[in-house]
Amino acid sequence: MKTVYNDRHGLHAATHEFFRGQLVPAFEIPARADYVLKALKDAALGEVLAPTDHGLAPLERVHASAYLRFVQGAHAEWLALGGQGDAFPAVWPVRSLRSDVEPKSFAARMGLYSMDSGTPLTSGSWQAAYWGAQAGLSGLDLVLAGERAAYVLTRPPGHHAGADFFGGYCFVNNAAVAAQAALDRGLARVAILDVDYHHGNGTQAIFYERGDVFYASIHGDPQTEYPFFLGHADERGVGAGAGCNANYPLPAGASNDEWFAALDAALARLRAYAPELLIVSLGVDTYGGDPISHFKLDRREFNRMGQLLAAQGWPTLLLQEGGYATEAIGLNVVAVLQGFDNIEGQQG
Ligand code: OKP
Ligand code: ZN
Repeated sequence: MKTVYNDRHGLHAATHEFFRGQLVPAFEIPARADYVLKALKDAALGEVLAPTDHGLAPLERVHASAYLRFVQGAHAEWLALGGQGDAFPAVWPVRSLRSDVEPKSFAARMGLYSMDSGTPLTSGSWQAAYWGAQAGLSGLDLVLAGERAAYVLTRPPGHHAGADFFGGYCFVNNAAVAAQAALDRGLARVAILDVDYHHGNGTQAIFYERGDVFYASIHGDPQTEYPFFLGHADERGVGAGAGCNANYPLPAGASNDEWFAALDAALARLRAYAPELLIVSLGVDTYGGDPISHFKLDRREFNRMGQLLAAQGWPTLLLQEGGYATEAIGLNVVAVLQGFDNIEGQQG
């Protein structure tokens, strides 16, 4: 299948991140995408295309304009105030505090527009995230033009970003932007299947009250796993979206049998919904060797995942999300894509 590759991803390059409140070397690094690109080429998986620019409008269909404007200018503001290197939020409007008034203070706006301190805002974050969304939209173009499937290679990921906040390494919700664009181009029902180890709280929240996008996710139980505050099984959507949200939280350490049972259940829900397009939030941090996650998938399982996704028969857009075992994620992604294209691939 064809790949759209966000060749500006390297503009987002953090050296450190806060992890459980401690400053550690960043996990979400440019080498992640470099390894995937190399693996795609080694496997001769198909053409690799550059994104075309669809402008800001499709991003504004999902994100608040004030939020996008903030992210766009935030690092320059930080430098102008004497900040050095990457910027991190440190204060948030939690319960009883007001989030309806945008403060003048930069530190306060960093908190207003974010959910955690684990997401370094770097000089190139906006550019990388903007072009990631453009890559997603370009992948959507391919699928709407009749390609059976397309893969979007980008970073940073997107599924934790909400309508007006960044977090979990994410600034722009690429899957949500692509889903909304598909609706705007005439589709009536889009499914998003999120197989990243972490629950896509941003994607769920964006479509929670809507029936035109079904969100299903298999992920580490938020009782112990990031993003902690969303992703429980009893979140089923409300209003027009009632019944259009399905979460499959699994305990950290869950077996591959448990994972595929959840995938079976999620796919059955999606078949009942009968989407015209499937968007896969393809995180491969479900890999057994992932440094920040606790599932046990390996090449064989990634290949099978791809086969099962293809077997549904829907036009499919696969968007890269997480995966932090840097040297392995290329082979893990290729295993999914080869499974989708019905190539057995190398195992092990
Ligand atoms: C992004 B994706 C909190 C740090 C927690 C966040 C992990 C984000 C994973 N201070 N780290 O879903 O792969
Ligand atoms: Zn993840």
